[in-house]
Amino acid sequence: AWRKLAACEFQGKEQFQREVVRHVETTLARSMYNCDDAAAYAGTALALRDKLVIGWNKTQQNQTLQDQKRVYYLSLEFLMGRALDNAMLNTQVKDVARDGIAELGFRIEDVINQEHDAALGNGGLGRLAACFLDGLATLNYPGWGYGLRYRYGIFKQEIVDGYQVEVPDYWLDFNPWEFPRPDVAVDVMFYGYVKKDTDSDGKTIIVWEGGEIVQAIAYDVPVPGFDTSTTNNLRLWSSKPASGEFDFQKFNSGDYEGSIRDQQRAETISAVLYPNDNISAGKELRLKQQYFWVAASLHDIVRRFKKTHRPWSQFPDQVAIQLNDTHPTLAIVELQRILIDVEHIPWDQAWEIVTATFGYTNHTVLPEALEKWSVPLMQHLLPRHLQIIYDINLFFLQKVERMFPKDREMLTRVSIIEESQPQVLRMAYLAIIGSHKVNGVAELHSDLIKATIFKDFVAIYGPDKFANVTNGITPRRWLHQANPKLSDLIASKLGGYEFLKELSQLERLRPFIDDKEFRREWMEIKLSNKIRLAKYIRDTTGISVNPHALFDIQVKRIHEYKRQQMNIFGVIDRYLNLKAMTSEERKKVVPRASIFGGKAAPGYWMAKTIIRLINAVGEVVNKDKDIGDLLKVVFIEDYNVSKAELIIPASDISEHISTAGTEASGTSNMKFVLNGGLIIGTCDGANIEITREIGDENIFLLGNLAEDVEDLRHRHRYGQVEMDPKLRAVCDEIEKGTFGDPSVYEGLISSLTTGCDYYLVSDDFSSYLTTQDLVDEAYRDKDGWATKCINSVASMGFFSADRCINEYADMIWNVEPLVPVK
Ligand code: 26W
Repeated sequence: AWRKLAACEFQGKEQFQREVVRHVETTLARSMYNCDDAAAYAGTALALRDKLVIGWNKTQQNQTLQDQKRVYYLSLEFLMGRALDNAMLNTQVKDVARDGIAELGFRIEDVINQEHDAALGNGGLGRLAACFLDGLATLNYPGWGYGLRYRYGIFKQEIVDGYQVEVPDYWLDFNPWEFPRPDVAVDVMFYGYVKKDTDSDGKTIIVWEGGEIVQAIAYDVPVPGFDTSTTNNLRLWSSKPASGEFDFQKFNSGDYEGSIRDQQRAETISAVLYPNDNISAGKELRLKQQYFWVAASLHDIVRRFKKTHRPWSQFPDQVAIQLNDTHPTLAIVELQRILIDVEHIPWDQAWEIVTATFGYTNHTVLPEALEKWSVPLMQHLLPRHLQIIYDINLFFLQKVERMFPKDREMLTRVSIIEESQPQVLRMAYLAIIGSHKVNGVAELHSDLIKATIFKDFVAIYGPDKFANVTNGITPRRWLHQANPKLSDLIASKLGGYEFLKELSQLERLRPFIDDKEFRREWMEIKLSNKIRLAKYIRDTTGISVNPHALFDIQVKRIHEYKRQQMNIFGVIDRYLNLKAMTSEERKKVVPRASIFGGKAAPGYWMAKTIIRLINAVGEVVNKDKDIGDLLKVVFIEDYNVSKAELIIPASDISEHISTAGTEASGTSNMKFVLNGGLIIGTCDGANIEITREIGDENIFLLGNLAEDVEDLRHRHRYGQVEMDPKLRAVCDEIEKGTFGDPSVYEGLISSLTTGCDYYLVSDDFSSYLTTQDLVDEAYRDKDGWATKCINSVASMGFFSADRCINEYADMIWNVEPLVPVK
């Protein structure tokens, strides 16, 4: 008896069916008699796309007409995942589509599963960008995403003999969600030289010319909001040789290979996503990608602004640009270049426009992730930009010198140029200097950047330039889409689906907490999600996990700071304990399934070793007859957004156990709790705010605090730490060869000893084990567990991406939503 939101856009399932059949027969030129799931997917996607396009065009026209300030989200990564299910749900056509496609002989789930993930991102930062697009559209903000159209997204991960193997992800063979815009093309120049010239009035001007030109072609992707006609745009750039650059001379003279090489060189720019998460490699091609994307996007934004014939001083009233980490920092330099070199605006005036336009979000404090570009490389690739960076730095250092007259050290510390061999550019500093607001992504993280890596800049600019916007997730994809049963149950209690737009409404679940029937339904849904995952695990790995076991899940990029190694060491400890028990003792044990997933950067050996160990432990434990159902260890191959949608709703407990102070926020922690799972975690990132919201009785916290990390590391360096005996026993077991050739794990074990245990596994290990025992204890009390889960979900309103977007809009962008068109 609950209300559904707005009616769908198809006039019933018959119309939907006609459209699907029409597309299968005419667009695909296939017959319904040999229509397989793939063709049914294509037909369904195209039928829905026709509807999306109408709202999309209207939205774009309306945004142009209203002529309000727009926000542009510049991100080198958009981890969108699949589009069909999300689009059906956001436009409320899924029920019609399910019925319609069923009558044509297909299951909607099978059709949905045909779609290839759009995996144009690595992890947290890319998925955050995707959640923000959903929030922007749902809240009717005029907001665009700008990114790169990689031909290959993040690699597909295969596990062969326990090792990660990378396979290219060619995802564009059929992509109905993108619209090529051959008319939206921008020439982007690299290399060349800078010279002084005089214009017709005899004034000196600076000209950058003689470089190599590559063309950027726009591909647009519609982003439908939930329960609104607003459909925003994600514009992705693809590279190709500029007209005339593809060498016809060579081609004509028979040098086909030479001409093809030129073409390939241009196309290489948008060919592949760099698979590094939290580590900067400083490669020339990566810098080319950054400038290519930034130059094309700014050209597009400036062109749109110029059509309104406003004075340049109004640019920041019309345009807000958010930099998703430092990857687009060259946008600051590019806008300054356009204003001074092309539009001939005086430096100071131009700089005022630039700084009023940009905001910069920092997503990491790990030193190896902070981007630094070599000065000689920049000189070679973008000579004019380097000059402008020098000038930005000069004016900035002059200002600092006036503020701190005798502090030479300060100048060295805050200079954009680091005096190393070769000199490098500190992109984070450039991003701070060129923006009006800098934000971190969770409270602890925002405090830490102010106290550590950006401390001097707080002294220079004052604390108000630095803000916190705690990350959020879209409840549409991460509850409604991933966990439809739970979403429906919540809606049945709250009287509709409004909570998906106003997540704080979840509070209203609280009165139902003592309702026996509600609790039973709640836990039944959790069980059915666990059965769904168990089936997937059996089908893909052959391992059978008991759905009644406690599902303990850690899925995220593999990184030492995230400490999957601590988790698997804990699993080994558990295994050793089980082996030592009598069969009577074993009967009292809470059965567990330890489930892992995540990719390692291809060059990150330690991360790959951790994957190897997880798989090796699984091989031993899963076939041990003494253990049976009491412990299963599973590594799910190729963790991505669509797998996350399957895995997250099935968790009882998930692990977010980074060394305190290293995980900027984390966002999967929010997804797990929103789906009725509990957390075991450290006092890090958003875990702290999650605890504050849900109450510390509903979370299992462990380990040292961020404030103690420095001191602990110091003690390791001076050999003052005795390894925890249980961890010692785990290492011994590995070294004994229980999990195969121990030399494979040498590096992993020595990182704890001679490597000074930088991520403090040994310091947190005993706390981790004790806390896991508390988890078992709590899980035995089924009723108490259900209470914790339901209470937690009721408190998760704060972590909606919508709250987050509204904070950015108020505090950083100064943009208002538009009234959506009918
Ligand atoms: C240059 C190589 C590189 C690539 C990606 C460096 C850094 C990155 C990202 C900034 C890493 C990243 O994804 N950071 C994550 O951002 C999420 C969204 O804010 C946070 O929730 C995660 O804690 C943070 O690790």
